[in-house]
Amino acid sequence: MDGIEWRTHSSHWGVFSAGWKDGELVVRPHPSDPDPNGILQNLPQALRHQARVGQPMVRRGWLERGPGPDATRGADEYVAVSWPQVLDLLAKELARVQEQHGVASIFGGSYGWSSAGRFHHAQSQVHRFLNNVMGGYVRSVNSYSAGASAVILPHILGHYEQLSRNTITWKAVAEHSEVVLAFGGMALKNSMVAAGGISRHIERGSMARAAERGARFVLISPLRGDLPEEARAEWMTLTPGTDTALMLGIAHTLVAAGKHDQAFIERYCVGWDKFAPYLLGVSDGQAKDADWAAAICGVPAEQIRALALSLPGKRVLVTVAHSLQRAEHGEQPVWMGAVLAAILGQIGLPGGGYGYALGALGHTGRETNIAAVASLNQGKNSVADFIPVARISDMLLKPGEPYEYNGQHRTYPDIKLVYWAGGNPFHHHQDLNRLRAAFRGIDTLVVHENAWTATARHADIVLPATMTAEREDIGSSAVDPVVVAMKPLAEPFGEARDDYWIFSELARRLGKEQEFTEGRDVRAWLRVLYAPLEKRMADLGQPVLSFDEFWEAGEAVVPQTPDTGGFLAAFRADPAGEPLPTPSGKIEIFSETIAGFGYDDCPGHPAWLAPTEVPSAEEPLHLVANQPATRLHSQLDFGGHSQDSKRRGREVMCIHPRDAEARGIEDGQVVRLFNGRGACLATARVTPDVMAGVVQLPTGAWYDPIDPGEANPMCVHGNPNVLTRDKGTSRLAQGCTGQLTTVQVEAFTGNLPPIRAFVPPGMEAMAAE
Ligand SMILES: Nc1nc2c(c(=O)[nH]1)N[C@H]1C(S)=C(S)[C@@H](COP(=O)(O)OP(=O)(O)OC[C@H]3O[C@@H](n4cnc5c(=O)[nH]c(N)nc54)[C@H](O)[C@@H]3O)O[C@H]1N2
Ligand SMILES: Nc1nc2c(c(=O)[nH]1)N[C@H]1C(S)=C(S)[C@@H](COP(=O)(O)OP(=O)(O)OC[C@H]3O[C@@H](n4cnc5c(=O)[nH]c(N)nc54)[C@H](O)[C@@H]3O)O[C@H]1N2
Ligand SMILES: [Mo]
Repeated sequence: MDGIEWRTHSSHWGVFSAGWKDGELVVRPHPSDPDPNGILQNLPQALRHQARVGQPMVRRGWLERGPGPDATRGADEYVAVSWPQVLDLLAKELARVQEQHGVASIFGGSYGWSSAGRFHHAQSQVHRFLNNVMGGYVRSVNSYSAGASAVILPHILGHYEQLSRNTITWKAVAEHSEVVLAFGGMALKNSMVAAGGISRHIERGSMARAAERGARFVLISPLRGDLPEEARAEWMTLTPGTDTALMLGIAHTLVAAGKHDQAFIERYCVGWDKFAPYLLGVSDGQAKDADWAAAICGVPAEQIRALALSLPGKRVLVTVAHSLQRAEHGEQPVWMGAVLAAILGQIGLPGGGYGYALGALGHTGRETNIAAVASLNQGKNSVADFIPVARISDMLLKPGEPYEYNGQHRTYPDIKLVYWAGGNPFHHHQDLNRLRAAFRGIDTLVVHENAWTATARHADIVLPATMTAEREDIGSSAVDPVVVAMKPLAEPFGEARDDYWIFSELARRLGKEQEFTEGRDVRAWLRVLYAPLEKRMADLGQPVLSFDEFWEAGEAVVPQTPDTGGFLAAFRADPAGEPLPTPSGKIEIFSETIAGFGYDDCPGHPAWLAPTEVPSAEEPLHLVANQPATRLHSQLDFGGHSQDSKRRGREVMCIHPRDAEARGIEDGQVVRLFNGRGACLATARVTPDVMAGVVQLPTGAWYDPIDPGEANPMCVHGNPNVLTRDKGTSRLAQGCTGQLTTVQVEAFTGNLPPIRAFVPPGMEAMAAE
C-alpha cells in the first residue's frame, strides 16, 4: 500500500486518480491507458499557485467611473470586494444593460474549452444563465478548431464531427490502410487531448501496428514531429499554406495518366464536369500539373508525380489536419482533400478515403458508446443574432457594419456587455493588440476565471471560479468507455466558488433562482445527468450501476458500438438508400450552393487561391503558430510540465540551422519575433526538425505585455497571437486564420524583461525585484 487515498477524476488530457502524499498532490493516469499524457502533471503545482484568483475583484476605473468605454482596460488596478458586494454590483449592471439596451446587447458566446465535467462545463452554465435568467444573448457559432471545415463540409460531404469521429477509426488504420497521406500530420501531442477526458490514448499504438504491417505513412508538413517515430513516415516538407496546390498536382498527375477512378466519380459525385476543366487547364489555360504545383508548394515535381502514381490500386487514406483550414482560404484544402480521396475511389472503404481531422484530438477515430450521460440543458435563447466565433474584434469595433457569412448578408450587433466563463480570448484570438482595442470600447467585461489570465486582466469584474479539481462532477466522452465519478481533490482556492454557485446567486438577486437551479444542488444535478445513461443501458438489457454504486466505484464502463465505417461506408454500399447529407446526396466536387453565393474567395469547386500574406523582405519567414505540446492551449501554463518546457522562462521557438545562422542566432538565445502587427520574445531552439524558411512558436504562453499602458506593447513571454492576423478564412466561413503568418526574427540583445504573466495585478513590484 502506498498510503495514498486515491480519488478518481478526469480532465481533457485524460482520466486519472490523484491523492495527497507529504502535502503534495500526486497524479496517476488511468490504469488502462497505454500511453498516458504528461499534461496531467501540470495539475499538482497549479492548484495553489499564486496565479490563481483568490477573491472577487473589480477594476478600479469601472468602480470609480462606472460602466463605459475605457482606454485603461488592461492596464488598470483591481480592488478586492466581498462576494455579497460584487454579486449586488453585477446583478445591478446586468439589469441596467437589459433595461437600457436589451439583451441583444449582451455577448455571451464565451468560447473556450474550460474543463472536463458534464455539469460544471462553464459554457453550458453561462449560456443557461443568460437564457433562463436574462432572456438571451448574442451567441457565437462554430469554433476556432474547425471554423472553415464546419461550414464547408456540410455543403460537400457531411458534418465534420461525424467525419472525424467514426468514419475512419484507428482500428481501421491499424488493420487496413496501405498508404496514409497525412497533410499536417497526426501529431501525438494533439491526440493527447480529448474533450471530456479519455481513459486510453491509442494513437501511437495504432500507427505502430499499421507501420509494422507495412503501411506507408507520408507526413506532409513543415514539422517533422507531426507524426510519431512509430509511424516510420517519409517526411515531405512543403511551403505552409500551399497544400491545395500539392493536392491538385497529385490529382492532375492521376487524371492525366488515366489512373483516376472514373466509375467512383460517376456513381458517387456531382460536378466533375465543372472541376475537370479547371484541373486540366481547359477553363483557365493553366494545367494544375506537378510542375505548376512544384513552383507553388516547393515539393519537386518528380516527387509529386512519383507519389501520385504510387497510389492507385492501394488502400489510400487522405487525412487533413484542422491546422490546414486555420489559414486564409482554409476551406480549399478541406474540400480538395475530399476530392483527392474521391478521385482515388477510396471514400467509404475500411481504412481508406478521407479522414478529416483524424488525430487532431483524442476523441477522433473511435467507436461510439451505446449510451451517454446527458449534458446540462442550456434553455432557450430569445435572441437570434450570432457571429462566426472568430469575428469578435470585428463585432466590437464595427457595430452596425455589414459582413458576409455562408450566403447570408449580416450586420454586426452593438454590444455593451461581454460575459466570459471558461475561455480565454487573449489566448485564442488573433492580433491581440486589436482585441485589446476592441474590448476597450464596451461598457462592461465580466470574467469568471481560475487564474489571472490576460482576459481576467482586461475584465471589469473578475469572479474567482473553482478548478475542476475542487468540485465534484461526471467526466465522460461519447467515444470512451469509462464514465468517471470526478471526486474533489482539494478545497477551493481562497474564496473561489463554482460557476454554478455564482450564477445561482446572481439568479436569486435577479428574481429567477428557480429558473436557473430548478431547486437542485450539485449532487442532485449529477443524478439528473446520469439518469439517461442508466435508463438507456437498462433498455438495451445491459448491466448498469445505479448512481450511488457508480459514485462509490469511481467509474462505470459503457460498451461501444462496433466500427462499421459510419455514414460514408453506408453511402458507398447504397448511395440511393443512404445518401449523404448534402444537397445532391452525393459528394459535391462542385457545389451549386457555394457557387451561388458568388464569393471569389470561395468559388464553386476547390481551387488554388494564392494567399495575400506571403513572405517579403521585411517578413521573410513563415510562422507556424500551432498547438502546444505541454498544455491545453493556455490552461495551466503555470503548471510544472508546461514550465519545464520553457527556456529562460520563455516559450520556445523552433528555427532551422540555416535561418538561425543567417541571423547569428544560437540555440538557447532569446530572440524577438516581429511583423507589422506586433512583437514578442521567445527562446530559440535551433533544429533541423523544422523546415528552412519556417519558424514555429506554439500558442498558449500567457500574454505578457512589457508595458500594458501602451497601444502596441511587445509580449515578453512568447504569445504568437500578437503576430497573427485577424482575418476570416473567406466570406463563406469567416473562420480563424491564426495558424500561419509571416515574421522576421532577430537575436534580442537588450536587457531581458522579467516574466510577470503569473503574478497577479497589484503584485508587480514584487516580481520585478
Ligand atoms: N494563433 C493561433 N491561435 C489559436 C489556435 C491556433 O492554432 N493558432 N488554435 C485555436 C483553437 S483550435 C482553440 S480551440 C482555441 C482555444 O482557446 P480557449 O479554449 O479559449 O483556450 P483555453 O486556454 O483552453 O481557455 C480556457 C479557459 O477556461 C478557464 N477555465 C478552466 N476551467 C474553468 C472553470 O471551471 N470555470 C471557469 N470559469 N473557467 C475555467 C481556464 O483557466 C482557461 O483560461 O485557441 C485558438 N487559437
Ligand atoms: N497538447 C495539445 N493538444 C491539443 C491542443 C492543445 O492545446 N495542446 N488543442 C486541441 C484542439 S482544441 C484542437 S482544435 C486540435 C488542433 O489540431 P490541429 O489544428 O491539427 O493542430 P496544430 O498543432 O495547430 O497543427 C498540426 C500541425 O499542422 C502543421 N501545419 C501547420 N500549417 C500547415 C500547412 O499549411 N500545411 C501542412 N501540411 N501542415 C501545416 C504544423 O506543423 C502543426 O504542427 O489540437 C488539440 N490537441
Ligand atoms: Mo480547437
